[in-house]
Amino acid sequence: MKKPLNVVEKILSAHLVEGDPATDAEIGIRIDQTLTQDATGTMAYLQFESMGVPRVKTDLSVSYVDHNTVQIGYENADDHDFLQSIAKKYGVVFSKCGNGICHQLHLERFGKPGTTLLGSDSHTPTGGGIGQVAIGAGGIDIAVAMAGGAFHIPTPKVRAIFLKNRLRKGVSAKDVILTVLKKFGTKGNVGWIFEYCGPGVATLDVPSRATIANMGAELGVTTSVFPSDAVTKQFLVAQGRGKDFVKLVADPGSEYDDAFEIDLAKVEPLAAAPHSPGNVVTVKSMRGKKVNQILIGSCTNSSYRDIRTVALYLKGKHVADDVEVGIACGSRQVVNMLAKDGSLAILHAAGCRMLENACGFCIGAHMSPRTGAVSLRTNNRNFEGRSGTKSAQVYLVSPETAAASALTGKVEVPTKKPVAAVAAPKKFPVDDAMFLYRATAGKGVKGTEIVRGPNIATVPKGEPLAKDLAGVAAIKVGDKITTDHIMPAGARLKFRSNIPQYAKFVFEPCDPTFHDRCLANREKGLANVIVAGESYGQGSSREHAALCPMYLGVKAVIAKSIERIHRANLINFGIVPFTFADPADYDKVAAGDRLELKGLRAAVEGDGTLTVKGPKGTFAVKTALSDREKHLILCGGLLASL
Ligand code: MIC
Ligand code: SF4
Repeated sequence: MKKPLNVVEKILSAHLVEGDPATDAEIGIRIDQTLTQDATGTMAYLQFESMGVPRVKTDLSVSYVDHNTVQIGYENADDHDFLQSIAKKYGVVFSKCGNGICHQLHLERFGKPGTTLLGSDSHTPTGGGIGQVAIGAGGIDIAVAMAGGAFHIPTPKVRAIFLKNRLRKGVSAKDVILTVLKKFGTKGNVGWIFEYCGPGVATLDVPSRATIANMGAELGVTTSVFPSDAVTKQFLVAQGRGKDFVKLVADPGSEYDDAFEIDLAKVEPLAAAPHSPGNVVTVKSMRGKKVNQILIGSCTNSSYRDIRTVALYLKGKHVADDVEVGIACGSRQVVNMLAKDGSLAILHAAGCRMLENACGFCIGAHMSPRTGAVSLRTNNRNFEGRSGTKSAQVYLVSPETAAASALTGKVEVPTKKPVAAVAAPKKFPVDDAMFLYRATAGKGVKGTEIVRGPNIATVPKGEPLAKDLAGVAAIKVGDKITTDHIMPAGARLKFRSNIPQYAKFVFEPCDPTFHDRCLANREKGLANVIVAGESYGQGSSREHAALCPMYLGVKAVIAKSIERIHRANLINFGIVPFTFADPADYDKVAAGDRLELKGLRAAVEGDGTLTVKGPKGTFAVKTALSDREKHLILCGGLLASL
């Protein structure tokens, strides 16, 4: 008899191209679809271009423009033109700026149950809401997938999140994922995939499932997946994509490595308090707290269901005088629907600022709050300074909590006066006019000239790993350092396509002298080493957090632990991801210490263990690398290995 399979096993086994999950620590899977967004996309396509492949080899590749939409200066517009021309040339569908946020759009128009999606954005797992194995990765991994190459993940452990009963009114998907984050935190989940199951799944519509899968990224898991069932079918039919439906549920008797049960009826309105999505408290405990700003939208909560719910709370009312409220819809489809059913008029009349269908505030590219503000937001990350205002206190909440609080300017519990649930639409208005090059998808248009303005620089390549290394601990940071600390976005985002320029801001929020000191060390012939605590590199997939340090001569990271996507990015750019063999040795290193990494190359070739000599004595570090990863590091990174 065939072994009963869970949903993750079904999809992965159908896509397995390298390794055996029963015996190997890493497996390679075939990628059906890719997505990129503009902030990571320019590098991804420059890297793809340098691979010399004539056109993309995936079933579908889409290039979205949604992050760098505020065009102050020529840089972002240069990037958009470059992306548009390269999409045309290589057979990529191009989503024009203004169309919406990549994850919301992909869910609406392209996500297919049972397929794999790889995206150069950490919230690509949003596609798990529609039954895809959707994974976030660095741009160069997407380039490899577009060129037909496999993608490698640690052989996953699968945790069942068993949902029973249904949510109370005023409680929604955001509160469910915050419940999961409260239980599992933002670290220690590397290598897991969370699969949602149980009778409660059928009570959640696709946008709600997508919200939960989206913010699974904050757990640090590889991805999160929902089954594909009657609810999925209804969503796809309503999108005019009934033919994309396949049923995909776990076989009876299928097994999981772990299980956790959530009684949806007992889920409370929750908030992630500053400065971590894992710092979860009840909304009740914050009740009455004065709020300065409320921002609704982002790829977590910008569906029609979410914004319509907000409109129902605000109908016939006005937001409080001393709170600013901004709303960014996820797509033009959402805006069209809100325009037709009168919600837009309600939101305008209520005094909300209607923002562009884009990432905007979520990435600190718009509406940074005032000094010391309390900002309630429906997005997924509240890392210190990410809003663009270091002193701001950002709380992550559901659209219901945000809307209820907008009316009084104080934190309110939405279950007190809930509004009616928004029914899943029977038919979504479909308008794909802002998706260009659909007719030439996969084929490309020969002779297309690629537009390269002055903001488009070249991608630096790494050098082969040295035999021994004389280094300096160029910086020592603590636990949970995010990629927003390493490579800030917001006002700096527009330099994404120009590495020498962007590299000036590496570690800007922690130590603005990092760049200059690294260059000075490099001139003295010393390698730079980053020393860090637990869960280094949390958050985004931005490979710039590895690429720019590589450019500054960083050759190794020594941390207590390193998050999955960032670890893969370090390897892709030839930086050795070491962890302390004994985490207590973290105290043996100080910033500025000279470090001897004698026998580094041999250690990488061998079992990955090395003794480092510092001023306070020696300590052991280790790195568990697959043969593929060893090869990349020894060559100086993926590009150098080609
Ligand atoms: C984010 O939410 O941090 C981003 C901006 O979408 C990043 C991608 C990037 O840095 O360009 C992500 O989540 O991967
Ligand atoms: Fe955009 Fe924010 Fe989503 Fe990142 S988390 S893709 S910045 S909306």
